[in-house]
Amino acid sequence: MLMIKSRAGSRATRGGGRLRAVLGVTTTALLTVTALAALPQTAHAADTLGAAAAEKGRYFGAAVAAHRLSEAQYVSTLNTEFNSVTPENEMKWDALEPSRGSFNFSSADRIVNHAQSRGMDVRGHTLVWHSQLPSWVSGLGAADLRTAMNNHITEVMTHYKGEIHSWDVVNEAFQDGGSGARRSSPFQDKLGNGFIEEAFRTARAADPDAKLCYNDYNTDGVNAKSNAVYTMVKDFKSRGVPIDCVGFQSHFNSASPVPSDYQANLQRFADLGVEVQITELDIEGSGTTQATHYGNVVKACLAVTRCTGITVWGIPDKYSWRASGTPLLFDDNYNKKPAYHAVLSALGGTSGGGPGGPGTPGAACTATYTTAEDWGGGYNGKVTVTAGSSPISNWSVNVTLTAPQKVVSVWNGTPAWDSSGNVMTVKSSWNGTLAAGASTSFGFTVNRNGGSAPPQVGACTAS
Ligand code: G2I
Repeated sequence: MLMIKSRAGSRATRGGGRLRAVLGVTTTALLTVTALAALPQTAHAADTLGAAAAEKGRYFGAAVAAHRLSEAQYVSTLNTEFNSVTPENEMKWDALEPSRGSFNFSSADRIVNHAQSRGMDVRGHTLVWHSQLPSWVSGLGAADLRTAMNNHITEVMTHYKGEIHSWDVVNEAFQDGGSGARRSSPFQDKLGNGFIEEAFRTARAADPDAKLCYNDYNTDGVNAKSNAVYTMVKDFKSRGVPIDCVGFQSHFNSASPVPSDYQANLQRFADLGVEVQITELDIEGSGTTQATHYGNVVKACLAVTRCTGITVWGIPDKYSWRASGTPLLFDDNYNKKPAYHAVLSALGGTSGGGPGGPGTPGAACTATYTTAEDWGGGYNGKVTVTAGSSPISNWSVNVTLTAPQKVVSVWNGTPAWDSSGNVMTVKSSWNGTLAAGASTSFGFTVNRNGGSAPPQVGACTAS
């Protein structure tokens, strides 16, 4: 049974009008409309990732899981900081069409509705992919598979017509390694090389206003895999196959670091006449090193005129697909990490303080807050102090409590209070000497006394 709820009729004008304008061909249109469409809900412009990116004519998005939208801190961070979302799993084939011709849009709709209610754009991820593919698809013969692929694209894109700024039409169709060959998949194996082109043509017919993207990983630098994608995109452009953008997933860690030719690689694709988007950014690590890498990725995008936006693959570290590598911009308690401040700074924004404090890399030191233990009536806070690119011999961090909460003990630092008793300045004790990039921490115990606001940890200063 086909269960398609048409959203297009009710939403196309609102979403489509905005999207068409954002996707207009001139940079002026992009700058103006994105800035208007996408300012997050609080703070003045450029205090948040989304606002700062909008001022540069870009979007700044996050991958979002529908079932997290009932968590208050998750939603407030999303709403405050981001102006684009990508459903992390909810628009994949297994989620949308678990059995043939029977569509379930409920979780994906929840994310799209949330985004629209906040003026955020939506990236669609993904229509044709070998993974998260229901077994009924893999079992089809060639003719049936072709019909099923085109039907899936058409039904899903029609449901969201005018509401998705960019679709990952085909995801990860090339093999890793040095061959530059296509990856084996039901689509590749049964339909041959032409399946990608066919998927893009079907997608263009279904929603002519959506940007159609090819998305992949380990294509972030110049290498055999990215060369193969480059050759395909060049061929598509020369033959008029509809493709508008290439997504660079940008999942980085020590085994797969940000390539030194990242910007050059983005630029060579842009020079083919497509947009480039950073679609799934995460960088494993912590502190200043992670922050520097994040800042460099953002700077690379800003240096490429056709790099229109960045999406990070999750909000707090704890919900990342690589949670143990702490690869995101917010820690498990939604504190802003040094990486957050590096991204905001690279976008031209300014930190407004708050948990984590302004931790611009290159500054003498940064302070990052986490709640270590919480027993309801009180908690232990931990502030990690990290030296910037030069060694330091003393540091100082302000911590502000909201009355009636009170600090009852402090360790690994020397506290002094202002006259209100709410602002505590903690100076280094035995642990003031830090090599460049090195960290130490101090801790404190708070009695809540019925209060609930988290502590505000200000900037770290050093000498
Ligand atoms: O693997 C990272 C990303 C690589 N590029 C394509 C992306 O679509 C992909 O996202 C990840 C999601 O972040 C994970 O959340 O894709 C994974 C699946 O390939 C997702 O993991 C799956 C788990 O494997 C399933 O067990 C789980 O049921 O998430 C599903 C939904 O929570």
